[in-house]
Amino acid sequence: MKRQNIELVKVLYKSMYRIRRIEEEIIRIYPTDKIKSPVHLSIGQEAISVGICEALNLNDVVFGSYRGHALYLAKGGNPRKMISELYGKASGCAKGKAGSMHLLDVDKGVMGTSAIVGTTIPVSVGYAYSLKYKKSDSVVVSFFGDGAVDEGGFHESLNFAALKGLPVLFICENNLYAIHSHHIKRHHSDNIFERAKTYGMPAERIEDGDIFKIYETAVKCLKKIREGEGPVFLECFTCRWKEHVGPGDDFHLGYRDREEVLLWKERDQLKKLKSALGPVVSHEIESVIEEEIKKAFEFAEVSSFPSREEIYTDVFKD
Ligand SMILES: Cc1ncc(C[n+]2csc(CCOP(=O)(O)OP(=O)(O)O)c2C)c(N)n1
Ligand SMILES: [Mg+2]
Repeated sequence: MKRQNIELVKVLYKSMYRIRRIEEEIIRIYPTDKIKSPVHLSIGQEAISVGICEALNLNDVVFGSYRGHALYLAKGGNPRKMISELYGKASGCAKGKAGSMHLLDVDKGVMGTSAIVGTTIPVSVGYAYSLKYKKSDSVVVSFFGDGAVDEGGFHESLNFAALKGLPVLFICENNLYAIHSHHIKRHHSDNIFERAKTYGMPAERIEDGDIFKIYETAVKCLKKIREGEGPVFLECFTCRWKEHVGPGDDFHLGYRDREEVLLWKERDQLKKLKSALGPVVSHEIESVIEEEIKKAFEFAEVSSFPSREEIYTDVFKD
């Protein structure tokens, strides 16, 4: 592997490892009821957020869905503030009043995630419109699931972004399911990215979850967008390893087979990156992150809950 590639592998591994381990800790702690929020885990899907976010500049911004832990962390969101938010503590990124589904870190360009399917897509496009108006060189990246494609706002947003040539990269994280409903039971054809093309933007699909392909495709798409060529659409196949919401497995529900998930576990990008780095380098990275995670959970534990007076603040814009 070339020298510069090793540096990239280190960066990708660090980010992937942080997300995976934080979510494993969430799974461990969840039964204690210290986490006061439902959790939609990203485990299995991390390579999309990591591959895309490592191709971004600090002044680029992202919007996402309630399955947003990976995105928040990959874009540089503060782990202490995220864990505190899950604990419902005042030190959380939304003052402990929003929980896992509504993460944000505006300084790092994490502009928001939402519990309501598809709702951040039009907001992303509005943000991109303002960037174009201000002649900014920032790009908006809008992350959503395959379920969001079924929302009218998705189609209106793609049309408007193409019409106005807006600087937005649409990322559809296609994990095949909207809760327990397979996308082929919801869509006539398996062609989300092809449909995006009909609105007037280039679109492609990555089927194997390869983190390098995701990163390199993002670099290529972002270059086009920065050159003023308008929006680009990328569909990435992926797999949610855990249940739709919560820390467990859900094979007993019978809507998907273990084998389907096992196939994706064999493609685990975290393991691939680790073996490319070797035991010494990967261990160095792991010990730094383990310390960071320990401190993040300790910080959440000792932080206070919001005061009663906070109930009525941040409800309406002043
Ligand atoms: C507008 C709206 N309709 C329905 C729901 C209920 N709901 C919550 S998650 C979800 C599935 C969304 O699937 P997808 O977009 O593929 O995201 P994934 O959970 O697979 O990451 C639905 C229908 C909702 N939150 N918002
Ligand atoms: Mg889905």
